[in-house]
Amino acid sequence: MEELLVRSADRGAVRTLTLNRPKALNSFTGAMHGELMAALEAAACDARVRCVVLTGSGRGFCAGQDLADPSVAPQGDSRDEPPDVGNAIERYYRPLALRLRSMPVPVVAAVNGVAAGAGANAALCCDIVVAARSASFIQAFSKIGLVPDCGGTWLLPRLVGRGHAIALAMLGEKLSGEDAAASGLIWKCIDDAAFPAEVDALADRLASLPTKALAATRAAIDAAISLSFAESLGNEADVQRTLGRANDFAEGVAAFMAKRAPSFSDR
Ligand code: T3D
Repeated sequence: MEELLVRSADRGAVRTLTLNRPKALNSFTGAMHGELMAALEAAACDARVRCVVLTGSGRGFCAGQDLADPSVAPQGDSRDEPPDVGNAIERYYRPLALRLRSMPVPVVAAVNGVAAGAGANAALCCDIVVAARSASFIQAFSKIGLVPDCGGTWLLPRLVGRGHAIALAMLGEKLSGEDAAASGLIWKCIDDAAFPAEVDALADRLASLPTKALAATRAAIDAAISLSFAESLGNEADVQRTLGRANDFAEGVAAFMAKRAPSFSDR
């Protein structure tokens, strides 16, 4: 039987999607993009799923575009004409970045090894990024004459500031998991031995929180980036109006008053 390029496994309300081309450091082919988008769609539509974890098999997380894949890489175009790399971005990376940023549940990137190019930026599209101490992040684009894609030009300056963003993108240096956490690029760096258990604990914790409010939190923070302060206050009022009518708000307050743990169910 043919091996899946994206493996999916459930543990309670947590769905783990594992990029599965370890020999090529889980770099993206057209086929892997197809499986990943289908898996994300399935997770988004499955009411049992309250947190998604994205990780890689073997020693890498994802080395970005598979530079040998004829369906996406320059060699796939006619040899007489220059490649239209924009097509691959429109067809694969833009939908992937938008899908990750609009999931109805929190998404954790569990960066188990090297994350390069669009692999690094796909991780940064996720809500919470944790990395094993041995993992690394590389904006590999300048080495092959491209700019950061899969949301990189938008995400990097917002995560680490313009100066660090430009240096990371221009120099394409390898950033260790520890330095990525220290610079604010990611949430946390975790010792390799503790990584699987800590990822599970983080995902379980997210799955137990009010899913609908978490998705609304991401959307409100993203919206605020392009709003004035006064506009963002208005947006907060609108979002709270909606959430205030949802079951989870009533449950959260009731649980607090009764001094018991809440059991959230909205999605
Ligand atoms: O269509 C378009 O092109 C537009 C889309 C662009 C989006 C992008 O992501 S552009 C950026 C593409 N990615 C890269 O440029 C990264 C290329 N890879 C590397 O620089 C290095 O492999 C790493 C720094 C990630 C890891 O280095 P290292 O020394 O740990 O491993 P390695 O030996 O280089 O790689 C191991 C194997 O994976 C090797 O295969 P082999 O020799 O054992 O058969 C290598 O060729 C393969 N591999 C790694 N990255 C890619 C890859 N094969 C195809 N594409 C890759 N991106």
